[in-house]
Amino acid sequence: MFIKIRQGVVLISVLMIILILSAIGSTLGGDFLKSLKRSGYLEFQSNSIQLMRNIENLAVERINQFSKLELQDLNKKSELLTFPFIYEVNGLTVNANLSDFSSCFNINSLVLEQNQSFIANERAIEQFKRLLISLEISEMDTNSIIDQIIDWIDTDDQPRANGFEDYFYTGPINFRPMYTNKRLLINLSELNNLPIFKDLTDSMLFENVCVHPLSYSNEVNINTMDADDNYFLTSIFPNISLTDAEFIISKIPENGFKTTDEFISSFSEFNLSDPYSTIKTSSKQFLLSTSTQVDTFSFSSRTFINIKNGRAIIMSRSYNIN
Ligand SMILES: [Ca+2]
Repeated sequence: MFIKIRQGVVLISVLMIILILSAIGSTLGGDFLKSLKRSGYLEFQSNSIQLMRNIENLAVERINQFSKLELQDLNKKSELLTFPFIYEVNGLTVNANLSDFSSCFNINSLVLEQNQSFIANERAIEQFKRLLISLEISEMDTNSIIDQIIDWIDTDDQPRANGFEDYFYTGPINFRPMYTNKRLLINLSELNNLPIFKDLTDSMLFENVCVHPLSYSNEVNINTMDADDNYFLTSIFPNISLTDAEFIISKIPENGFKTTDEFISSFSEFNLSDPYSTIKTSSKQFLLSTSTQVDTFSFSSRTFINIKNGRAIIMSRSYNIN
């Protein structure tokens, strides 16, 4: 009799525990799993950022060492660009790549600084038009792209013929009213603020342009150009065609040219006079890209490094955007 009562108590207790656990389970449910996943992601992201920052320091150190030794000649075979950056710590693998970031049209070069404000750089505008025409962008869109960018950067309130100033961006047409930048760009994604780019999201334009953060430099390292840079090279020289540019790039030696004169004289059959960009055989702009993936979690970063006064300096970094 006593044993039967105890069995009954145990059964009721077990049922009670199951009921309580079910109640807790239904209360926590999906939210609990979500928060568990979220805390897992935060830890993953925090570790990824820590590793990325270590790689960044290493990249800066390597650029400084390289600059001291071979500032005048950076090519595709240079150890600085071919050095494998792959790190694995506690099962977390980070792939990193350091590349020359001079082989693209720097959007900031569309302006020049004058008396603490920005004015249009007519030579750069000519070059940009050449690039946009070769990419088969219409003349109307070309004019809007140029004028909207310059108005976004310049410090005055006078709209260019196809541009916009604050009273457009703060007006009722804009869903999120805002003021123009009135400074050089830091990231290419800032162009998404301009109405003309809403219709150009799939354009090849974005593969040929870049932003050197807060810098309007227009220097290009000829040695690191590859097949993706045909359009950009065409835009640099006013007297060559896209086919000429493809030929020139295919003939750039892996070990590069030692000087700009050596490059020019190697292609004497082409008219390479009057270039829009300054042709160099070295570079002062670098991009460090990192990526990490664990299960469904992924993380990426881009760090822009510039050489100023002989020292590598981190100018900007962005996470999880291109
Ligand atoms: Ca303006």
